[in-house]
Amino acid sequence: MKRFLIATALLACFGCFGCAAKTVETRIVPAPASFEYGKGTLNLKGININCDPALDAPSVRAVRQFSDRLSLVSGKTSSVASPIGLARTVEGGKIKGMYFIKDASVPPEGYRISVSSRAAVIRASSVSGVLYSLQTLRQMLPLSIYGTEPDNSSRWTIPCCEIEDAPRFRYRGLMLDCCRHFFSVDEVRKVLDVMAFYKLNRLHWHLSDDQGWRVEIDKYPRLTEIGAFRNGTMVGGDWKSNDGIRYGGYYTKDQIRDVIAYAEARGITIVPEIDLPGHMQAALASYPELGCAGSQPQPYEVWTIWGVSRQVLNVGNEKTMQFLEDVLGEIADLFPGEYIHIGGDECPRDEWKTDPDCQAKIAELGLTADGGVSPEARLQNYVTARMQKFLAGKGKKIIGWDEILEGELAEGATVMSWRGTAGGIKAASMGYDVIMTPNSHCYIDYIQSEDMDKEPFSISHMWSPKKKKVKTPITLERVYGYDPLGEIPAGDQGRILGVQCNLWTEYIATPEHLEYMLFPRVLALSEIAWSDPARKDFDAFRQCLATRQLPLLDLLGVNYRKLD
Ligand code: TNX
Repeated sequence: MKRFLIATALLACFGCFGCAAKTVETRIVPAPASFEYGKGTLNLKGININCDPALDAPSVRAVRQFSDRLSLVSGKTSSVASPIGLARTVEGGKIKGMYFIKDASVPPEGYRISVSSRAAVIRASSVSGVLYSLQTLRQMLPLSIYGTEPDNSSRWTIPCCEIEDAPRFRYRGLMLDCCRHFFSVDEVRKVLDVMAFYKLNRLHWHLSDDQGWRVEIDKYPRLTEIGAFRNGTMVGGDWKSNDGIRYGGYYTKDQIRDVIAYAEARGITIVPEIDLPGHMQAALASYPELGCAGSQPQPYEVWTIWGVSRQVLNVGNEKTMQFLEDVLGEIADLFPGEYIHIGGDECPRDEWKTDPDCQAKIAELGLTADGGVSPEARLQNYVTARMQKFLAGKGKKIIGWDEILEGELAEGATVMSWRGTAGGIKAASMGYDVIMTPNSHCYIDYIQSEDMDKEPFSISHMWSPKKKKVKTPITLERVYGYDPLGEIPAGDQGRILGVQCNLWTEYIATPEHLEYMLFPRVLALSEIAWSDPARKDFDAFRQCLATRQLPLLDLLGVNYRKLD
């Protein structure tokens, strides 16, 4: 490790690594748990690549893709085989080659790489470990390994080294809001590509909200016929305006299956979110009978402005509950992951106070005001618990925003702490699993420098329209400086599954702007989610962004905010 740090310091001074400047990068993002240099290098050009017969098919496929790309860009073919006597050749280290070996002693998602001047031996216990080892190997090769053009001017060597690596957290997520603005399957794929390079493993896909329903549901076709489109959008920060342009879109089930498979091949699981029982105005516009009788104004419309809508589901009506179970049932069948996110945030319960169905349900369930929790809040608890139970029957667990902690929450729910860290600290102390996504550090829809004039219009501009400077912008350094366990008592830390950045898109309408908000802050997220905090070093990280990672984003055609 010491050598790694010295080399990193050298890199910081010279911007590159000795004479192998064009071929070797010394800093991996996210920083591995341990990295020790040996002497010399291994040339991968035309090298034989050997897969342990015990490796599963997806692992071999990933190795083969790496080999194909290496052959293409280096101009000399590498072949992939499962040789006889693998153990002997590897132990002896006599036969030149790369060896991918299944090794149950390596932790889940972890990998080990041992490189001598003759052989690279890679060990992992799972396909994710194999995928992550390949990402690390790519980062040690010339940038052109990510391209499709032959590059004869680079040397295709990697440094001799010993790497031992495994993630700090098992949930390393990014949330994309595709409701306020809609982003194409191609754009989602592009984001998945970059996530994979940096070992992130969960895409939380926000698929329903007041301003648009984005996922095809067979049993309720109007959700996408009507709910996926709105009659215009407010302009900038003017609540009274409407640009008059019909806006919308949705993903078919086939498109979603395609995205799921694309993500899975990159080690990423999709966590779909159906936000309930608030944030449902698009569904109400599609099926008004699911709303509260006294709701004004009628009829419902897919919302054209941002904010928290007062119009919520009538959960006192059994038909609404049936609707929710039908929708979640189709979502559970579509998405193979273990988690379904059921939202739960920002649900104003004013309508429930006067709605006869909701009040009858409250009476039937015997819900009373108790300990500062209103009967209406308890009614939301009932909805959450019912959906949790329904989904458990389909083998799924729920995640909800931290509002679900109000009142009573059944065992086994996972809480996403977004209103700062308090909800996460409390939930962990109560024995719930937690994902930290505090808006104090992880909200990447917020402005990323203090200078309001220089940044594109954002939600931060809405809050202080008269000011020139923002007090605590979510800068790259601020994301990087966040420690998800920082405020969690030692005894509760095991409850923290991980960390996530959220990109809400009220004020983000184009792919270029989306990418500008994502990058490079998502690279900082990668390091706080994966690396041991003792390995963190903002200056070295920033330097590596400048010399290697941002040029990679350039090569991929990904937009990002330039470093200050
Ligand atoms: C709060 S975070 C919301 C979103 C908004 C976001 C804007 C959360 C669970 N709800 O509906 O888009 O703030 O930053």
